[in-house]
Amino acid sequence: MAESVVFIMPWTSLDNIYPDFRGTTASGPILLATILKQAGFKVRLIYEHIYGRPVDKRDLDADWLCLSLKTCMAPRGYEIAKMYREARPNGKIVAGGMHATFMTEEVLQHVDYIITGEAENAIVDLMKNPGKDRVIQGGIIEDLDSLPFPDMSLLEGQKINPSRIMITSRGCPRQCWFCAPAAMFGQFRAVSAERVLEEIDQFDYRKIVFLEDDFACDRKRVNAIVDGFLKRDRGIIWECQVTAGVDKDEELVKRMARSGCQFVYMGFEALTPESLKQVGKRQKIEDIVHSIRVFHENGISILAFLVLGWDTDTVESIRYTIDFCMKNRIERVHPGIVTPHPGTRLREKLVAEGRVFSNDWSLYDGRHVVFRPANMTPAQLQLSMLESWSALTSVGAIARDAISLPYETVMRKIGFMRRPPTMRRLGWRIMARECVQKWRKKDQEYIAGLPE
Ligand code: B12
Ligand code: SF4
Repeated sequence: MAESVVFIMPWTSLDNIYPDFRGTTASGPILLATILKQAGFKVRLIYEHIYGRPVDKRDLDADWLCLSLKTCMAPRGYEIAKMYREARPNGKIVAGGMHATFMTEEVLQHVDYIITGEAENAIVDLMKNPGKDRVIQGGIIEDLDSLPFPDMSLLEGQKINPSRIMITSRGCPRQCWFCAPAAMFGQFRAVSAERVLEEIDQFDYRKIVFLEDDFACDRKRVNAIVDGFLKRDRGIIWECQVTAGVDKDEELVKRMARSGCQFVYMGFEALTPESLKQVGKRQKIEDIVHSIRVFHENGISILAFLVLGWDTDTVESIRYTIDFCMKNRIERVHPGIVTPHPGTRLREKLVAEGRVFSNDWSLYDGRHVVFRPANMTPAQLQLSMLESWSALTSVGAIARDAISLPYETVMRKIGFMRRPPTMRRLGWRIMARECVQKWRKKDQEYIAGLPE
């Protein structure tokens, strides 16, 4: 009889995640579950944040438990492993994901096996012939075209979701010193444009979000995908994550817009010259201003990810950064906090300097300070992050956007406005505001307990 598997991506509370991302899924577990199903296993796939309730013993009646562990989810993953041991004392547990890859000793205390790195070529072998080796090196998949298309129907509890997440490349040529995906996935590799389009032809989603680290890294490939969208003319709208620089090819940006691209997500990380230098991204403020101008002129909105708390940051520089985003009318801004994730050089540095004061992994979510910043106290950094979110979602900011709506409608009608509709920014501010208010309440106790 076929062996049964329950594959779980743990979660704790939805409060910690930005509301606009609540239906989003990491691609690894879906792909691995698809591969296991094709190999003859009876598979259940649960992403706890989509499932509708936390998993309990009723969900764990399977021969195998597969656990996907990102760092902030490790404590919840261990709880699930414990529940599974009680429910199925003879069952086996295999874990993977970034936390399992970089914290093998710790994770092995809770599970039977770990596959490090990318697991597609290793998981079936391990689960068909489990041997004595408890840590199996998954390595890197060079030919991403060799992987099957993910079977989204495996996802339990998924309500009808109008958008489809696609991750069509892995790795990044830049290899930034603070970046966990760079440490995990190494150099850039991509699914070919033909195969990306073939997958799109098989589904009828109206919106696609390419959430890989840098969708536009290979210009030839992205041009071919854009061509594909233009030729098909299916009215699909799409969004993607890019790094500043793609805007230098203005023709490409124009074509992206024409083919349905409405949003780009950009890791600005820092917006003062000093912090940009520390981040080491080799981009200047002028480059960022150029990106914003080019995308906006083409009607493409921007979601900017900021990281606060670099050694060059101060309370004032953080305020300046948020003002910059407001002045430049960036549609969505997600300020996060520098986080020393396992596997990164950032962690090595901060640990060596004795500055990491918490290894409570549940706090490693980019929303809690877990190290001593250079120019602020931890509490000041935590408060600055909260103040940043509050400024972005304040009644004043909402009112300013709302007031500009009638003028914008007229300008658009007479063809004098090309920039993205203010409604995109206004809608986000209103949606995020509720979440920020919850954070403010929740964080009071955390801030009070932070070291000086
Ligand atoms: C999609 C995504 C999300 C989605 C979905 C998350 C989910 N739970 O499903 C959303 C937007 C909701 C999200 C939220 C968060 N995310 Co996120 N997310 C991603 C993103 C962009 C893509 C994930 C992906 O598909 N990767 C590609 C696939 C191929 O990799 P994979 O899923 O890890 O799977 C492979 C291996 O890891 C392994 N594997 C994975 N699981 C398993 C299980 C088993 C049993 C085995 C054997 C192997 C295995 O094999 C897979 C196939 O090769 C990554 C960035 C990245 N490049 O990975 C960040 C990333 C994973 N997120 C991260 C973080 C920090 C968060 C947040 C905390 C906040 C934030 N700043 O974004 C929140 C979580 C909030 C909370 N309360 O928990 C970090 C994690 C760092 C770390 N070391 O853990 C990453 C790496 C981003 C970053 N730049 O640092 N995220
Ligand atoms: S550019 Fe972004 S994805 Fe690439 S290594 Fe740097 S932080 Fe990571």
